[in-house]
Formats: sequence, C-alpha cells, structure tokens
Amino acid sequence: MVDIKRSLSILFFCFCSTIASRAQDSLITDIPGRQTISLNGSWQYIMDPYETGFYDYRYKELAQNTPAAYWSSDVPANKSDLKEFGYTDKYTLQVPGDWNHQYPKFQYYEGTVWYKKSFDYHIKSKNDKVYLYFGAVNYRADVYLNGKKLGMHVGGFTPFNFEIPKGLLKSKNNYLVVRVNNNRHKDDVPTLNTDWWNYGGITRNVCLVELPNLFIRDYFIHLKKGKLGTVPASKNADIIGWINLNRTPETQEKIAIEIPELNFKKEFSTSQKKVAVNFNLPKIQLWSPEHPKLYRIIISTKNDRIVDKIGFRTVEAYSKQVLLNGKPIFMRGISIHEEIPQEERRAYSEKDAEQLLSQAKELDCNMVRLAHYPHDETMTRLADSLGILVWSEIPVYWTIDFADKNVYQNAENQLETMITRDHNRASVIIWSVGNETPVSPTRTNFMHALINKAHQMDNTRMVSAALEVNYNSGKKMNVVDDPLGAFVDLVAFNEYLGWYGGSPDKCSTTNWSTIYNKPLFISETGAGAKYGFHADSLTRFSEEYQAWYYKEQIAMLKRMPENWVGMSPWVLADFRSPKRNNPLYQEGWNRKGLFDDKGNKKEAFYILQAYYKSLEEKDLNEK
Ligand code: GCB
Repeated sequence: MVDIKRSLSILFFCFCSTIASRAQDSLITDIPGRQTISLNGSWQYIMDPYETGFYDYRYKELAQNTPAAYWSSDVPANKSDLKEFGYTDKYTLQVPGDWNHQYPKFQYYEGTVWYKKSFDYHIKSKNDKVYLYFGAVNYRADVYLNGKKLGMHVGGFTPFNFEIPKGLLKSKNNYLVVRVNNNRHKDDVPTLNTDWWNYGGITRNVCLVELPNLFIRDYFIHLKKGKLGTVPASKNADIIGWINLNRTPETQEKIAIEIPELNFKKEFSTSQKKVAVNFNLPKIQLWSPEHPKLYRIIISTKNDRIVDKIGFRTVEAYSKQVLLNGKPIFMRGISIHEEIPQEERRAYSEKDAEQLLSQAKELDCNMVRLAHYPHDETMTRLADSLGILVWSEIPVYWTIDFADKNVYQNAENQLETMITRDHNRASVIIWSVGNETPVSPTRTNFMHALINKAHQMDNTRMVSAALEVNYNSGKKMNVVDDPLGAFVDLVAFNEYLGWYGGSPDKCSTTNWSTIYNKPLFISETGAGAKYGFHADSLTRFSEEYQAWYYKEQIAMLKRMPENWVGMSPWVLADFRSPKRNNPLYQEGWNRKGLFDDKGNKKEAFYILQAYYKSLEEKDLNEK
C-alpha cells in the first residue's frame, strides 16, 4: 500500500513537471565552445528596495510600455517631462560579480537592483538567430531589451537564455535592462534558511550567442557502459549518445563528429530534431584522476560548428563499491562553497576555479563536493582537465516546502539545467538532489521524484543526496537508514560527531553502518577553528580543537564498514554566513574551513593532508 502511494505521488510530480510552462528557452550548451559576444564589464544600476521600477503606487505590476518602468527609456522626452529614475556612470556594478562585495551599502542588501547595459550590434545575416545568455543571476531575473520583456528566470545558480525576437536588436545603443531580485522566500529553492551568504546580482558571464537558423543545441557523448562491474574496452571503444538540434530540419541534415587526434570523422544524417549517435574508436585513453585525458571534439552541421573537450570513462555503483573504469576508487574529497573568502565574494572565473581546485589538490584530494548548488561551468571544466572527480548538487537544502508542487517544479528545473549544462563533463560522477532534508513521506516522495528525473536524463552517473543520521541517540552503532537510501546509488551522510553534540573523544566508541547494500560516503564532517587562535584542545574554536576533531575522526574511520568509499569533509575554506555570530571567533564566518579567509592553513589541514597522502600511497601500492 505504501509503495502504491509513493508511486502515485511520483507520477503526480512527474505530471506537474511536464505541464508547467518555462519562462526561459531550452538551454544552449557548450557556450565556451561557441562564437559569443561578451556583455561583461561595467553595467549601470539603480538600487530599488521599494520596487518602484516594477510596481505602481497601488503595488500593481507596471504595464510593458509605462514610461515610469525602469526598463523603459530613462531620457525625458522634453524638459518638462518628469523622470524619477535614470541610469548613470555614477552608479556602476561589475558583471559578472555579486553586488555585496562591490560597495559597503550592498553588503547585507536583499532586494531589487536594476542593471542596465548599452551596446552596439553588427547584424550579419537576417536568417541568423541571436540569443542572450546568462551564466547565472541570483535569484530572480526579469530581462528587457529595448523596452520589450524577453522573459524571466528563477534559480540563482543555473544558466538560462532567451532568443531575441527578429528586428528587436539595433545596430546602435541597444538598451538591455535586468531586474535582479534576491529576496528570500519560503517557497524558493533554496528557501529562507541556509548557512551561506545570499550574494545577489548578475554573478556569472553574460553574452550574446550568434547562431544559424538551424543549430546544434545540445549533445551528450559518452563511453558506453559494459556489463556491470567490467572494465570498459579502450580498444574498439563503443561511444554512444545523441545530438539535439534546435528544431526539426526541413531536409535531411548531415551532422559530423570529428576527433582530430584520433583521425576520426563520422557523419550522421537526420530528418529529426534529435539524432542518436554511436561509433567506435579504435584505441582511446580512458579519463581518470591519474590520467585526465581529454579529446578535442568537433561537432558540425552545414552552418554550425562547436568545439569541446571530452573525456571518456565509466562510473558506477557496483555492489558495495564505486567503480571508475571498472576499478574500485576511494574518494579523497573536500566540500567547497563557491566563494573567494579573501574578497568576500562569489567565485566565477577561471582564476577563481584555479584557486579553489589547487587548494583541494594541495590537500591531496581526488574529489570535490561542489556544495550546495551548481557552481560556475569553469569549475567542472577545470576539474575535467585536472582530473578531479565532482559531486554536483542542487540547492534543495534543509527545510524547503516539500508539499508545494511549484517548489518541486522549480527544483526539477534546476536539476534538469545542471545536468544539461554538464553532462559531457567526465569529472562529474555524482548528481546530488539535496542536502540534509528532514525525513517524512512527503519529502521522500519529492526527493524520489528528483532521483528518478536524474536517472531518466542520465544513466551514466550516480545519483545521491547528503542524508542526516541521528548520531546523538547514545547508541554505539549509528545506522544510516533514511528511507531515501533505497533510491540513491550512493548512500551519503553528514556527521559532526564531536562538534555538534559532545566532544571528539566520542568518536572512539562510535561505529557506522547502513541498512543498504550500497557504497557509503561521508558527505560532510568538520569542526570550527579561528586561524591563529591557540589553546588546549578542549577549547572550542581553537586550532587545537579542530585538529583533535580530525584526529579522532580519522581514528574512527579505520572502523568504517567495507562499503565505505570516501568522504568530503566540511569544508575547504572559511565562508561567509549570517548565521555565525560568535563575536570572538566567527563574526559572520563559518569557521570550519581548513584554510582561513586569508588562505592560511590551519593545523587540521595538515592532519587531513597526511591522512589522504597515506591513503593514496596505500592505493598505489595495491595497484
Ligand atoms: C551542515 C550543512 C552545511 C553547514 C554545516 C555546518 O550539515 O550541510 O551547509 O554549513 O553543516 O557548518 O554546520
């Protein structure tokens, strides 16, 4: 009976997701591999806490062509015309970039900011299409070009694009306005309550993408899985997948795939929008952390051409292990927030990704958990070339409103976009549908539906979620038995034994297990310390306490069950959080970083590093 109920509710969620309308167009992928025109740089802004540019004085949404709306021209028609707003170079924000770090008045700001950019555009061919692409805007974006609304998007960490209607772009002085609002709401994803900074703004790249009338929208190309648990062939390797055009072609269209390094080229002919592809590569080098081999791949039609770099590997949860290319791996991970603490801002650039991932490398990691939302594409691309395995997550965090169908729809859209953007990244091996969600049948149905969606979109990776365990029950054995464990491929849990509840010596008498016959992963464990604060190890926030915590945890890990496959402790670096208000040690920072906010290494860094190095050595000796 319970199962029938569960299936019905999953069906229900699935039904909602197909009928709901999308405000943005389907996503165009591989933006870095296409011709684009950047709109990054200095944008003028208006800070609008009362939403005067959006609502009239009766708080009704302003009509499209109202001169008072902030998306309409700010130039008075004549000297008597009343204009109570205007964009000026006196007020500018850098894009990409959150607004919080750019001026002190924005540090705690949650509300609306209007961004404006003027640009010229050279129209090449009347047949071509032009899209406006945003890497991410936190949280809601309403986009207007030359006074016309292109659409809106919700979700602070996923890309979106709009096709610009024909005739709207001008050669001179295009007037692009984005209303950005980062107010938190109960029915958002994430919801009101998180443990990170709510950075607002146009936080990632903005560009125009010029495309022919018929173009390659997306593709998914990967190594075919062999029989469960087998090593994939690197000779005569089977590559499969699909290519998606933006529309059905009028006549047969030829699509070519080339891999120059392998002297490989194959053409596929299609009269459909989506074409399945399969081919055989005579001899390939498989992608792995030790050997992150990427192949330059060119996909082209008569008028379109995109270039990408793809690694070929398989990954699967097999019995009690995780197999990469058919061989068991142990994940020496670390959790990372998308933040550059030194500048108290969101990370977005290649240089930022280099900083974060090289710190993880220094710790001797072969894996990162990108918490708690999809990070910028530069992260997963750099992880591909550095050989770092990735856990990628949507911000279904803590107590979102699991009973609300619109919330589900929003979460599913974010999941779909995350998978679509990154499904060609070899580094990404886990899609996570959420973090520490409280057990209830409603939550389990919600999360199960997301897991089904992820599996349905991508059966080449594992799906997981960070679960909670009730480890303060006083029992010696902590059992991971969250009902969601039945549906994930990798059972992951967060534990803070010795930080939340008791002191680290509790670890010496504690053991872990799960009721699921699946690989088990510790997605978080950690303790806070203020860099440079030294005291005895019983003193909270001292480096000694954090070091002791890690020592006790590591000793406990020796007793983990045989299905334990890795961990991603919390967290790489101290990060901003309004929830952390200890005036001596926190002052708005979560201090569980192994690096502090200036990039200094705390004592615990060296303890975890030594442990990871010993695991790596053991691994190498066994190979
Ligand atoms: C957790 C959360 C993470 C928090 C962390 C903490 O379990 O998943 O987002 O920041 O604990 O520091 O308490």
